[in-house]
Amino acid sequence: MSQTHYRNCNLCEAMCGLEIKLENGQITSIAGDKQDPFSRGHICPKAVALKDVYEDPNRLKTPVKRTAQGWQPISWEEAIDAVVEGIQSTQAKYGHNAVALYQGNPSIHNLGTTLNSPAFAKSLRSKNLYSATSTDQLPHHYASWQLFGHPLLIPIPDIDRTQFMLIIGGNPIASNGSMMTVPDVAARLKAIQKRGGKIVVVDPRRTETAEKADVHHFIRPNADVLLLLAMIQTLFAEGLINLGHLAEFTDGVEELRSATAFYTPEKVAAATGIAAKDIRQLARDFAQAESAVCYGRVGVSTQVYGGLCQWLISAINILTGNLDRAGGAMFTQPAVDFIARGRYEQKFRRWHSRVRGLPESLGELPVAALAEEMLTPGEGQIRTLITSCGNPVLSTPNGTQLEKALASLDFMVSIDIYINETTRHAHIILPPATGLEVPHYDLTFHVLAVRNTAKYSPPLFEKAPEARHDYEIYQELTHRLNGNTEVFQAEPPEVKLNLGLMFGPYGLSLDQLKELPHGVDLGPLQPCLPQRLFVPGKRIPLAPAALLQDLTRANELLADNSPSQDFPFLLIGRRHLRDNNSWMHNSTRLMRGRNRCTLHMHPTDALHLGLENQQTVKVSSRVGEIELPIEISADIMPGVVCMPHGYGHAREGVELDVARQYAGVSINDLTDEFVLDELTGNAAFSGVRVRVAN
Ligand SMILES: Nc1nc2c(c(=O)[nH]1)N[C@H]1C(S)=C(S)[C@@H](COP(=O)(O)OP(=O)(O)OC[C@H]3O[C@@H](n4cnc5c(=O)[nH]c(N)nc54)[C@H](O)[C@@H]3O)O[C@H]1N2
Ligand SMILES: Nc1nc2c(c(=O)[nH]1)N[C@H]1C(S)=C(S)[C@@H](COP(=O)(O)OP(=O)(O)OC[C@H]3O[C@@H](n4cnc5c(=O)[nH]c(N)nc54)[C@H](O)[C@@H]3O)O[C@H]1N2
Ligand code: SF4
Ligand SMILES: [Mo]
Repeated sequence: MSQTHYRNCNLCEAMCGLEIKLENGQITSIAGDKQDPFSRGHICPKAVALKDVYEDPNRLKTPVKRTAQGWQPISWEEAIDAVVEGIQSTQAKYGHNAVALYQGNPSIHNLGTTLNSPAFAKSLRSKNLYSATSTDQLPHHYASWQLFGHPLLIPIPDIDRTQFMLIIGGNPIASNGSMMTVPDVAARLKAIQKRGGKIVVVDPRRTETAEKADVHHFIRPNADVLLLLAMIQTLFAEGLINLGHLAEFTDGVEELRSATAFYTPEKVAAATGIAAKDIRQLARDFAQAESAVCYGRVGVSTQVYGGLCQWLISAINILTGNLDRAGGAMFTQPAVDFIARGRYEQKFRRWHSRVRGLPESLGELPVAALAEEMLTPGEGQIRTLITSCGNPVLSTPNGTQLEKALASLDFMVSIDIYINETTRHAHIILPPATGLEVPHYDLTFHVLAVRNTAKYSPPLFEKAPEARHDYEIYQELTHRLNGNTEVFQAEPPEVKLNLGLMFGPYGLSLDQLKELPHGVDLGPLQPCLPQRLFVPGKRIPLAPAALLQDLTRANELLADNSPSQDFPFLLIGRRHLRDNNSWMHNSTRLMRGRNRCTLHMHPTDALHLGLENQQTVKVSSRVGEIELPIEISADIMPGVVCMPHGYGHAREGVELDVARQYAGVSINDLTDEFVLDELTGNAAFSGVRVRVAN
């Protein structure tokens, strides 16, 4: 029997529509859904690997328990009882904060988890809540909160209408976009050029995206804040400021002028590595374009000045009248608008971590503090950890130390589908149904999309009889931890989704969406300010005090630009189309071919060190040392080296048969938990100081 199923891919942020063909219940092809109005048939190679995850013999289907004889399958009842008991006994002995939770990236790619893990987190009554957010995007949330009054009111590039796109520290051709849901990004970028517009990329590496751009500037890692300041200085100095309709509700323009006056292009040229004349030209081109948008992603967020960068990026869009305007940075209007009824409130720095005093954000502490909170004795020390959808051993700074900390815990439980570098330390693993077995609606990514769209996908396959849905797991744990004695009954995520749609701005219903398997286009992004602002008085404060104050940190860059003697290179990351953070390496079709876990180095640096292409080198930092082959490439800036994250599968006990054959090494055995964006607490993966030797 033949069957065709349509759904969204849930692997990255791009929300590509898939057309999946089946014969007698077996997948025979996964292709792009040409009738999806948003992704228009585009997919990347990872989509096909959804089949591999579905069929993966290493994927767990039943709970397992770690014993002296190895992992043993156990019943769900036994597993849930043990988890509740583990959490409650720790809390009874040591208090609520002795239990910690780390939530990883797939949380927001799964409807059931997105809707149900927050109540679970709350049921722990612990301040030790952590997530991948503090490895990734805190600067965006912080800047949005400061400027627009809500951490989730995030400006999105109106890529389909812009005439000038400035991309700083993002490589959407490899990543398919982030904090910018943009399926088929290559075609959308090309369309900018076809209609006479321009793309400029600022990146320490000539990336796949930079290659397609009209202009690429190499920049020294972490120096973006100076570039942005000098661009703003130029806008003021050359009379290029024009706020347009934003002038009526924006304050602080004069404060920003005086705060940036010092940073002339000449002053920052050496530190950034970009000539003063190029910086001026960039500012002019941006301001004079018919429409323009400045967009910055991981390279400017996961670094020591992340908060400053995201603030200044929005400031450039605002000063040139390009916020909330077609072709600029706009606010998406999702069909389920979970922030519509939000309000302005303090959401950052309300408390601090116990050991190092790192600031809270959005109810969480920075993950850079997680290991020390386990390893440092005293009241409030973490004794039990829950991980959900996360692999922090490979994805957070100083993974080696975290690993040691995990081994010291009284109890650990992982809600995960694999026995990997992190979950192997758990006492119990609870594996939810996933991927093709679950209903899908991108609650989060419809909020960040470059067009207003909505799409619901039903499950393709029934989950395995021995499996449970994520929402069932979270709801039951929450029910039990809240001391609820009524009989537990799970509520499928569709119930809340339907309510969200009905009360949303388009008044849709789930039944309507079910009739539209390719999704529905709700039109281009629309201007919505000042109405949608949450800041008091609905006025944008362009020069918030906390950010102005943080500028003093950026001046360190001007003072000292010489490479360190011990660690002369700056290490940055690199994403590849076929990777997906740490967890898609168990698919042979994604792993075949050239080894991707290599260190890129500029030819002059390699010559200086006497290194040959493909030779294995030792890379060390304050934190650790790894060995991997180098690839000599003129596409990386001299003085900078780069490698991917998410590798390092050779660790003992990892049960990922394919990934182990392509193990690679982990960049986060080099990254430093003490180097972070002090303002937001976000981890700093860019510009790690390292030494390279043979
Ligand atoms: N050096 C460096 N480090 C980085 C980055 C970098 O650029 N450089 N990037 C950072 C960024 S942006 C991010 S978002 C983080 C990601 O960091 P994490 O979220 O910690 O790591 P992932 O690799 O996404 O791990 C996903 C985990 O979820 C599991 N999983 C997959 N599907 C499901 C599911 O449906 N349910 C459940 N319960 N589990 C599932 C996988 O088995 C895996 O264990 O890494 C960060 N780390
Ligand atoms: N194929 C694939 N797609 C993914 C992922 C994946 O792992 N693989 N992960 C997903 C996730 S979780 C996320 S958050 C997104 C991330 O999406 P992107 O932000 O687009 O991802 P990256 O490719 O890491 O791009 C960061 C760029 O910043 C540059 N960079 C590094 N340091 C600096 C710096 O100091 N200044 C400047 N200007 N640039 C710098 C790097 O060279 C790199 O080109 O991708 C998502 N999509
Ligand atoms: S780009 Fe992202 S959403 Fe699209 S097919 Fe690839 S992994 Fe899936
Ligand atoms: Mo991310």
